[in-house]
Amino acid sequence: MSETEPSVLCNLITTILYLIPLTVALLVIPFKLISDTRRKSNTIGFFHPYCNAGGGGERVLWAAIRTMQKKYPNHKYYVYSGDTDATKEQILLKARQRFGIELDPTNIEFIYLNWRSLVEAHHYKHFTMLFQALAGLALALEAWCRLVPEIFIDSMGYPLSLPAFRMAGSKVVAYVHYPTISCDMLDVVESRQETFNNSSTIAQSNLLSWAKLAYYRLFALLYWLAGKAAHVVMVNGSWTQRHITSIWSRRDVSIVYPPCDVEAFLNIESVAETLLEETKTVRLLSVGQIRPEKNHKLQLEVLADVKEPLKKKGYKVELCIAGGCRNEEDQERVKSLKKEAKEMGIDEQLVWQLNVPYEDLVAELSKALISIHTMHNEHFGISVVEAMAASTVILSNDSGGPKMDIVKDFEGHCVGYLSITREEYAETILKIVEEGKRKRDDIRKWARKSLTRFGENAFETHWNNQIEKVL
Ligand SMILES: *[C@@H]1O[C@H](CO)[C@@H](O)[C@H](O)[C@H]1NC(C)=O
Ligand SMILES: *[C@@H]1O[C@H](CO)[C@@H](O)[C@H](O)[C@H]1NC(C)=O
Ligand SMILES: *[C@@H]1O[C@H](CO)[C@@H](O)[C@H](O)[C@H]1NC(C)=O
Ligand SMILES: CC(=O)N[C@H]1CO[C@H](CO)[C@@H](O)[C@@H]1O
Repeated sequence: MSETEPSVLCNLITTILYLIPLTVALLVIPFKLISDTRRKSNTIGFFHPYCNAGGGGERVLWAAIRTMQKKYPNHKYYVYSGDTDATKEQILLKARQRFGIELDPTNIEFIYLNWRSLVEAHHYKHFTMLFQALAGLALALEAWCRLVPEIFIDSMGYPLSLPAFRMAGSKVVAYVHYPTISCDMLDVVESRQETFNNSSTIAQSNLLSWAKLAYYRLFALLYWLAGKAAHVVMVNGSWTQRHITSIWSRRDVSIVYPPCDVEAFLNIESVAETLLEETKTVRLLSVGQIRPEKNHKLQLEVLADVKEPLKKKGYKVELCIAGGCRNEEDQERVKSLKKEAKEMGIDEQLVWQLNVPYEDLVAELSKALISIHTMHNEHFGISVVEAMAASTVILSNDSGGPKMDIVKDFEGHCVGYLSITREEYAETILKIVEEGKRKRDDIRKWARKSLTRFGENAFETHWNNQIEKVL
């Protein structure tokens, strides 16, 4: 009798082994057949459930649709949107008012999705990444029920929508702003560092840390599989490219910078050289929210370091800190910075312009000789781009977006400076002041020229080059 027991187990395993392919076949084959009959040719679907949000991601969406409407006017454009409370006219009006992007209303339609609330993070206390990804899949399936397009473009980062539409036979394009999981996150858990996210108990406990790592790994595997499904992958900058290239292990990840609107900044008339010549004032400017990672403290230290050397050369120095204070913590930070400035004896050299209107910011930019930026590993740094457009000489931390994307020699010409330590920042400021107007004008000229890389024309060319691969 005892011999039958292994055979029961064997039967069970065999049954399961048969069941898996059977279930897959039962689900996937009909899915494929139905998709094939429903797929509409000459249609392009943008999966962007929050299309009416008015943020940076939406600028990319509308700019992309506009350039495609120009180049392929006979295609039909669809946007899967969860903004069920906004009509097509309202959404297009907002795109025009917010970004100045005019779309042809005759060949764009909105497909409204009712399940968007599923993807909102606050529903999921635990395993947020995983549940959000699955919710994204559910939302993609709702989209699939409404329309199977010839080309499917995920411009918001719902990774599991990619394999779903790949299986449905669409050509799949991903535009990634931000990787859902990054190698940094894996490293952090692995080395059990205590970072902003990991509570100290998790970092200390081996088991929990191991479990969390296993979960991240599992998710990374899922994410990797999803990434394989895309025909074309675009990212918004070098930082994202580095991560996506390694997590999705693909070599064909292209950078398509979001179109930056720097026109207004390019028109700012700089008076910094006049100020320097007539009043012997070196004006420094720092633009950015008063957040801890912006490292304003370093700016004060640098100011203290350059004050005396500049005085010896006959210059006064002023640092203007312009930026937003979002909440009470920011206010507290300003208070403590002011206190430190007093202790360092530089409070008279400081000018605060907090939460000021746009015109005042423009006035500050026009007066500034040097813009200083001290955040470490910023992903991009739109304020760096704006400062360069406004003819200030940029001095930024040698890391992140400023290093990889923005403050890079352009056609062999210097466009600004990068520094790492407090001493280096101070030295570079003295150097910029010493090297004279001619050299600074040269830097300004090339800096402004280099910004065409982030302009609308560059975006259109690069976007179309990528899309051509599937059209
Ligand atoms: C890319 O998107 C991320 C997330 O929204 C953002 O932090 C980053 O600044 C963007 N990069 C560029 C080049 O705009
Ligand atoms: C911390 O959590 C936020 C939100 O979930 C995420 O964007 C960020 O990348 C996380 N950072 C780290 C270091 O894990
Ligand atoms: C600037 O970047 C370097 C290297 O990327 C980093 O080590 C350093 O701490 C940063 N400096 C500041 C002041 O944030
Ligand atoms: C989101 C989260 O878990 N944050 C925690 C990360 O770790 C720090 C330090 O232990 C805690 O204070 C945070 O609450």
